Amino acid sequence: MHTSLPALALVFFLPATIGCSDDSPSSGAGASAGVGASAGVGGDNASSTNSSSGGMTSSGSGGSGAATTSSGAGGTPVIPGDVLFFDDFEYVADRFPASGDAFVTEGGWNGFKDMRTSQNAGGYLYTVDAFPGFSGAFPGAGSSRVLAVESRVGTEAPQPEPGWSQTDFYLQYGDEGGGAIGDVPPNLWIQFWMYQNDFGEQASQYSRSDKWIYPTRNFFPATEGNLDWLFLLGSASLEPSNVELGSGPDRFAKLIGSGADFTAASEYPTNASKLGPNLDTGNFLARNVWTLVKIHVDTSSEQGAYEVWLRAAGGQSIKVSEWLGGVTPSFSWPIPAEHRAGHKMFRIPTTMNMTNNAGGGDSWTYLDDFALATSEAALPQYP
Ligand SMILES: [Ca+2]
Repeated sequence: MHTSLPALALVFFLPATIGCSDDSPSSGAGASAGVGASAGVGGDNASSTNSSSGGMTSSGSGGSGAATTSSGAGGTPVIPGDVLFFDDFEYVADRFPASGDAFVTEGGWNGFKDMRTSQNAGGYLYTVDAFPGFSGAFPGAGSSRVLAVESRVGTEAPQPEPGWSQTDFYLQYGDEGGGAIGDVPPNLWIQFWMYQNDFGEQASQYSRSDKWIYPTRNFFPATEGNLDWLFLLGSASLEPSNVELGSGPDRFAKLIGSGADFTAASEYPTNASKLGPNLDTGNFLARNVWTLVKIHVDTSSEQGAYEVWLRAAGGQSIKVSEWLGGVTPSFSWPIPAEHRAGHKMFRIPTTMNMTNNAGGGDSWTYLDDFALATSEAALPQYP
């Protein structure tokens, strides 16, 4: 199914504020992340590995065979000692009061914002040992708990404008005050297991584009010049295929690259920086399956690069996106010399949207084993 992007949606994409979702019906970076109180004070340095992960060389302690069962193969996951950051979510952060600080003290995040800390968050972050519709073993290393990302954009989020609701909830990696550019390295590997629920009362309705990993060099909301990229998930694939899945529980991974120039874009230059799956649109983040998402973004040299692999639990890793500046046909991504040092911090997920044009609604997304690394070899490996 290949359809064109609705013209209206394109109007709403403003190159001057790539921090703004391409579906947000406003120039407003205004309602996006940043005004909220960062709950993170003290706690672990975000660049340290999770102290609760019980050994960074291997997860073999999980005698339940959780990982082996869900991956359909023998062996145990390997967590390299030089992983930059790793949160397995093996700690209790309840949906309701008081235990959210565990994201900082146990998870190693710098801070968080959700309905505990701000009534305008429009979403909840917590950990669970089970959730509706799923009865198997979690895919993470020795995993008994996962992160729940519950967006209430359909029912509890603020409306910046009539017909447009937007969340502002997140975990934050890196320190707004004491952090330094490069704490989020410019050559970055990101990996996590993700499950998009579609079951009973947890029938997720994602929009065409939601922010998912939102970095900045200084503070939020980040504007042009303060971020090199913005990683999105949504039911619209963007370039080059512009496939539309429709509002619902399935999504594509995609990136807005600041300065990225895909000259063969369906609408050029409007869509020049909207980098979707260009190798395989048949494999996306489908509902009700744990999928390992591996992302590589490199803005450390003259030309930027962005790659994505997806691996459904029990399946093979499939590369779906490969955008290599100066190598991929019709594509360049020049990185200014002063922008090759990375970012200071990022937030996940920040703004999830619901609009008349983009769809969306409440959703329940689960994550396990969130990892950052400066090389592919330093990422956790699963049998
Ligand atoms: Ca876990």
